Amino acid sequence: MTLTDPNTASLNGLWDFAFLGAIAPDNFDAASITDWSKQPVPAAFDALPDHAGKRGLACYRRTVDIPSGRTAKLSFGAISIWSQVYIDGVLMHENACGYAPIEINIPAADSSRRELLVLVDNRFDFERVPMHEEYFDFYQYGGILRDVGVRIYPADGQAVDFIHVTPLDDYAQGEVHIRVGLVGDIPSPAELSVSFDGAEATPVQVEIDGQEASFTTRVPQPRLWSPQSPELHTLRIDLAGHELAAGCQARFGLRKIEARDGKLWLNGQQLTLKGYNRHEWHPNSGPTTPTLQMVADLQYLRDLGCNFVRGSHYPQDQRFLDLCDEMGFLVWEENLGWGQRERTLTSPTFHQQHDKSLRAMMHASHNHPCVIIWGFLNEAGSNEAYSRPIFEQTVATIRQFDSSRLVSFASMFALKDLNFDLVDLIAINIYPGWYGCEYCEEPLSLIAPHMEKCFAHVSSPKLKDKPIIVSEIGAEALYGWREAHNDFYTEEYQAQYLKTACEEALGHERCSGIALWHFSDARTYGGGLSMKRPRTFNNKGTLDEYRRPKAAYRSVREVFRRYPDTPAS
Ligand code: ADA
Repeated sequence: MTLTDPNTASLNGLWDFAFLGAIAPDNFDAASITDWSKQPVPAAFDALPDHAGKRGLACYRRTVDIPSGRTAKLSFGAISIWSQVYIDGVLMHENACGYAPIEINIPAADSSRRELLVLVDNRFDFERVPMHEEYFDFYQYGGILRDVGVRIYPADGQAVDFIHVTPLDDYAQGEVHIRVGLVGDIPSPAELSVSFDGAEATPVQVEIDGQEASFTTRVPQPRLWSPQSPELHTLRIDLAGHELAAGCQARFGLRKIEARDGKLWLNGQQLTLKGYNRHEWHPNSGPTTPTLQMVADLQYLRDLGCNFVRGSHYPQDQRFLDLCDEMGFLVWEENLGWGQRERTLTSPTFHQQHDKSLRAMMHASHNHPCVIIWGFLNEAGSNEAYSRPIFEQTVATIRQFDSSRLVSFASMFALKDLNFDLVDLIAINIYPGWYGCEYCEEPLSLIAPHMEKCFAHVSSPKLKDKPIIVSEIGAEALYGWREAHNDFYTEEYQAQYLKTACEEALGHERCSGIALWHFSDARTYGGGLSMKRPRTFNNKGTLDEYRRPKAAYRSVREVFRRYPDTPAS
């Protein structure tokens, strides 16, 4: 559900809630719950005081009014970690990726008041939920994390379900491909009524193939989208002769992203990415950030001179992408992944769930002009042969679904990766001068030579035409910790570190950009796993968790503002 979807009614609000704790999902019996309380939706139940840090089974419940005899579609932005959705006691959907958007078709019933029950489990369980593992370096919450909505279809069940708009080669003159998803038994050919930007509709005849139709057209009075000028268009498609509730609306932008000659290009102009990795997280609200906070974050990023956000490490909240469309940020959106190795990458259940959430992410985000890169499997074992099948399969799926964007993954094996040949953009996560420099007297001096080595490696004949970015680099600083040694964890060390990293990357001919690790401090695992994570936070934020700028803010801002978004090519 996005800000621009007029047909979907919100189901956000206070829902009935019960935390069932240690019960196994198979032993769940809704009738046995007597102790219901209330829980806000969307929210992580374990980000709130009553259940902070708890893991177990939980149940959400509410009613939904759908006129009798009408079909409907439920949409959940994300339910974490594992979930099942029941309507009137009937299991409708099971999901095992806590950040993937979910859509569920609801069949018609005689009664108009329907019971919606969502069973959630935030425990780790490799057999059932291999997408989520305990060692990921960010806290994995439980609950209905993102917006919930319902779309009620017209009485005949016929409607436009979704629209995907893809700019084509002549995008500057408004040329677009339109894919229309349909529900109900609509006879082919059908007449669609197509209207851009609220102008008078024009009829278009389409053949229906399965539940879809597609055609190519031109946007009247086209305006290009770019970070400097984030111009958006709208498209409304109705079924001719049907009521308005059968129509659908989408918002999109005309722009083209390319990787060629070793560089990135946006709308034909060379592009440098300057930005941050960002987790969707705030101490007051966990992973369900209020829109106000998202706007504040983007304002800080703009002030820092950024044009780019890597949405680490999972599908993004549609509200955030809507804001990036409007405010002119370029986004790398990626499927959930963090450091998986052989056991996971060769698990058939993992393959299947990874593929399902990848497709759900691309489906939900297709129309956002801000999204220029599809990413996957952050820091997986891409230096080992066992990684090849899932990397090949994922790239093939992305290209089949959407060839208008770049494909990449962030590698922690800059010099030994086996899969760079598959992608459009090489992206490396490197931490010289932070990890692995225990006995180095001048750790800052490690940054430039390591980057140089990585850039030289990808300048080999096989890789030289692919652009490269530093997709992560950073050092921890504890907010307020400043002292004369300027050692690890001080704000001074981090400020020097990030300044050096930005200057080395942006000043290098071979490098097309940098995404610093990371925007703001965020909670990660606790207990014994947190030995290298003071406060159980990943403290590499340039801002702390309350968005108080550390000393690095000024040094990064100074460098980012010195380098233009579009260098003269
Ligand atoms: C990795 C990883 C990040 C974070 C970072 C760090 O590169 O992708 O999520 O864990 O390291 O802080 O070490």
